[in-house]
Amino acid sequence: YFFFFLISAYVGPSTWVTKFPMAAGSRQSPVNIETKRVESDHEALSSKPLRWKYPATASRKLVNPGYCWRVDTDGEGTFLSGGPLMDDVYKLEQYHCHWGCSDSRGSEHTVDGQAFAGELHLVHWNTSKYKTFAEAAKASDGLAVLGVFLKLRGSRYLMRGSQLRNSIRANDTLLADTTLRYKNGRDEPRRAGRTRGASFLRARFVHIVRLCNSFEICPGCIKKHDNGYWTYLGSLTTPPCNESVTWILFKKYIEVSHHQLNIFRNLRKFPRGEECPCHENHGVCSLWKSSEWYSRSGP
Ligand code: SG7
Ligand code: ZN
Repeated sequence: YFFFFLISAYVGPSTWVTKFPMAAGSRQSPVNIETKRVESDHEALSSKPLRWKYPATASRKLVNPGYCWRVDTDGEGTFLSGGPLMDDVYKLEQYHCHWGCSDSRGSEHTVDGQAFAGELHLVHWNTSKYKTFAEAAKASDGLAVLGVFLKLRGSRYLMRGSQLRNSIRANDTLLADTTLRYKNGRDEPRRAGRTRGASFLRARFVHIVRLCNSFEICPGCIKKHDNGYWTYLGSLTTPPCNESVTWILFKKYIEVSHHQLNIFRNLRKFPRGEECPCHENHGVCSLWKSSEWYSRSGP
């Protein structure tokens, strides 16, 4: 049911190393998962299945830090335990998303060299051993990130641009009403110098939560389908790149549409009046390579 795989080292954006020495470490994320080299661990399966709980009420605040959407939680009633985490109890700190500027990339991890359109990350910290998130973030067993791939609906893994239009289906409900509001409502963000601020985000919050609910962020459905997961010891995928993360990547993905991905891409990148949408934010993208970007707002 769950698998360990050997890490094929991934070389992150080159400029990170100079500013964040940890980016030169030996357990850096993300990685390419080579399914042929994955090792199965049946003993761990039978002794300690992965367990989790995410009450919807724990999600407190939707944040746009300028490079993703992120939902901060109060951790109340949440937990992730078992599997590679053994008996330690981890609480949900926040969840956020990565995507790309085209539908053919956006995930941080890849599977046999193939990218997904996006990747949802649920960031947890070890409350059995540490007192605060900050303390846990420095420890080798301090964090656990649960990753769920976002797969473009109707694609095997990826599709080329010209095929995309055909893959948007009529029952693509998730973000349909948001778009309507975007076009006609008060949230119209096209006035010069105006950013997509809190109301823009609030309108989308509902949909992001629904997106998470579609795999159930109290993810019962993953349990039922029981496709298992890949796990390895890695790091934060962005500076300071702490090597403190036990990665758990579900094999079962969530399907998203081109349209939903576009909503993410249109989040504003800068806080004030600068018309620069957040086209992509996965680890290998140019956004992160710009050290100037870090001096402006930091990760
Ligand atoms: C995203 O990924 C953010 C960061 C997060 C980083 O850029 O969600 O979190 C905040 C607070 O902005 O960094 C410490 C942390 O969680 C790296 O997390 S990830 O490895 O799961 N991608
Ligand atoms: Zn992430």
